[in-house]
Amino acid sequence: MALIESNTARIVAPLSAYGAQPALAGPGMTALVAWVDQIAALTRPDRIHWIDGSPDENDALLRQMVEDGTLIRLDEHKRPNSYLARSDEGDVARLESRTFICSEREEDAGPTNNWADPSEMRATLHGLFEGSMRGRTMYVVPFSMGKIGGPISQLGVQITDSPYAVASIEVMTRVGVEVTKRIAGGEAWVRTVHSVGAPLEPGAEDVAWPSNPEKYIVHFPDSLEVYSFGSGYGGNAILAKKCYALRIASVLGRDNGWMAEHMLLIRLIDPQGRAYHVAAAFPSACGKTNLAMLRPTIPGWTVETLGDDITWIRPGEDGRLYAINPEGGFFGVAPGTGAATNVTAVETLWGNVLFTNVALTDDGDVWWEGLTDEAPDHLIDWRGEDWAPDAGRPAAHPNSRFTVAAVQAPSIAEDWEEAVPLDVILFGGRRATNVPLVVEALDWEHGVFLGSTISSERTAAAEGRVGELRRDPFAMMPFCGYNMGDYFAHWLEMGRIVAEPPRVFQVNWFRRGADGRFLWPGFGDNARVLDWIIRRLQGEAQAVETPIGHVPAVGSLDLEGADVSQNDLDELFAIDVDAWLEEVGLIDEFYDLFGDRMPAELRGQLSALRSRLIRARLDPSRPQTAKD
Ligand code: GTP
Ligand code: SPV
Ligand code: MN
Repeated sequence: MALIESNTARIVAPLSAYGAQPALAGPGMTALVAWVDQIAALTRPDRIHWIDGSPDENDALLRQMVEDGTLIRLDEHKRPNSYLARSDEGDVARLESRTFICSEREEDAGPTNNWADPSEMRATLHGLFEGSMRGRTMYVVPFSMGKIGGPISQLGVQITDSPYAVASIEVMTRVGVEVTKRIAGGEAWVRTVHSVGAPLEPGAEDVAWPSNPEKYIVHFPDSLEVYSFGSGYGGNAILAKKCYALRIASVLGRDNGWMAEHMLLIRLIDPQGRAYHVAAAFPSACGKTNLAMLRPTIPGWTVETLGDDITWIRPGEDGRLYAINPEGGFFGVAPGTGAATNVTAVETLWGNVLFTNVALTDDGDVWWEGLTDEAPDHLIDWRGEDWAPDAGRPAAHPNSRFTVAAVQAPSIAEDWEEAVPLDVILFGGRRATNVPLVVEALDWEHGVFLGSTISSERTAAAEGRVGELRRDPFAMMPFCGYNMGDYFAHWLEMGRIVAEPPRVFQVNWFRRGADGRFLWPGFGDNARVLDWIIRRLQGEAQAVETPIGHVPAVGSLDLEGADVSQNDLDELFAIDVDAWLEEVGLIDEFYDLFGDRMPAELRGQLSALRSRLIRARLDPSRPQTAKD
């Protein structure tokens, strides 16, 4: 289907005509068409394009973006059907300071979210969106999170004036006319509206990456709506992802007894062929994609990928928690992804990839820091400037990313679209100090406590000073769509309503020695930690009780062939009681933020931890007690 002709045909038809298409008639179509009509009347696009999700349509869209200078087509032999986008320099990551939760009551957004009065925000948005799509095409993109018609799946529609966003959504979700049919048939859906906020005046020339210095990413959890203005990048623009599948979905989960989490999802197969499902919550750019595609360095183990960023979890009838990955693709961090760290990702990226803000090689391919040990002699950097290894600045932006379909991962599970029973939940973050390589929670409640206390060094995935330590409970600080105190309570409740909650562990691949080096080799060697965890489930691995939880007993972690010295190992598991007591004080302060929304159970866990630490300080031999 040729994009332009179909658009032209559609401009002249009144919007309400879409409801009249026989295949799309139905009780839900009127509401959809009325909403599209209303947004079009406000934003005044030149054209409206209802995305049908066909390959021809996608081809035409990509071709048009190359013609318009939005995308650079990479060399067809080196990287078939792949493209590079370079963003505006001011539009390179999520913007937490511009992200708002506009619940009716401020206390329902909670102390960790930016709240704004919903009616005031609606007035602000009205002003911003008024005429914001002039000169542009407005795309209507129906999408499903989770496979279309799946039992845990949810529908949505994104209106956007960014063809780049459309191409990204087509990879990251299931898009197309099948979804529209379901909406027409009356299924529930979430409304999301996105504008880059750069109307094109008649005769004016467009820029490669239109955006607006003023940015708003706004959620109305009570009416299940998202409005995003001014940014074309990642989670600011692919509204199905963080805005819907985490912030709005966390609210749906609170109200309907399920969970929306910032987690990867894998199937781990042990040397005997037994399968286990592990979900892991790590903050942005802290290793989810890497663990999701892990290639174990210890023999006999296999990892199958199910998801790398978002997991939706529901109780099953058998008393276990079941999980799906609602996404259809990976929007992964490029820097640090190479043959030595994540060869599966490198293989996944053979073709059909939309790259953003990586460097361009002279032969029409891409490069980023960490792809190879040695940088090419010459590159065009993410800003479009000449670059050489002595440039003194990175060639790829630290938050440069790849967008690729999940099915392209050689490690993808055959049944990756189905729900799986969860055996293990991991919490982690980037912690240079204090937090050991692995700690096992004493029980579900203690596990929830561990999740609520996660802090991590900031990364380039959002604005802020990289390296600065900040709280990121459950890796959901930027993504929880309601009061995080209530969210903690919801976690406690979910463990109570299932007979067999998953076992909970905390991990930290990022502890550093006094000399600043990572103490743990990480990547493929993280399988050694997973192996210990699964053997704990099987009752086969020994653990030692410490004030902060169970850690591997001496010799119980399989380190055969690992390049870790005894000194480093000791440091990886060292528990500095005084530093931990300081940590307890910080957690206490953090909990205070939530006032009476803070669950008493977690307060109880904190004082129990404090007592255990004080006892350990009085009697340092106590943490050495072996226990299985
Ligand atoms: P989002 O997509 O932002 O939510 O992040 P993510 O958690 O999926 O991040 P990703 O897996 O892409 O990791 C980002 C960075 O972490 C990369 O630079 C990796 O090199 C680094 N990383 C991942 N695993 C390890 C590890 O085991 N050890 C060390 N030292 N670095 C790691
Ligand atoms: C994250 O920041 O956690 C991401 C990238 O996964 S984005 O989709 O831009 O939020
Ligand atoms: Mn993420």
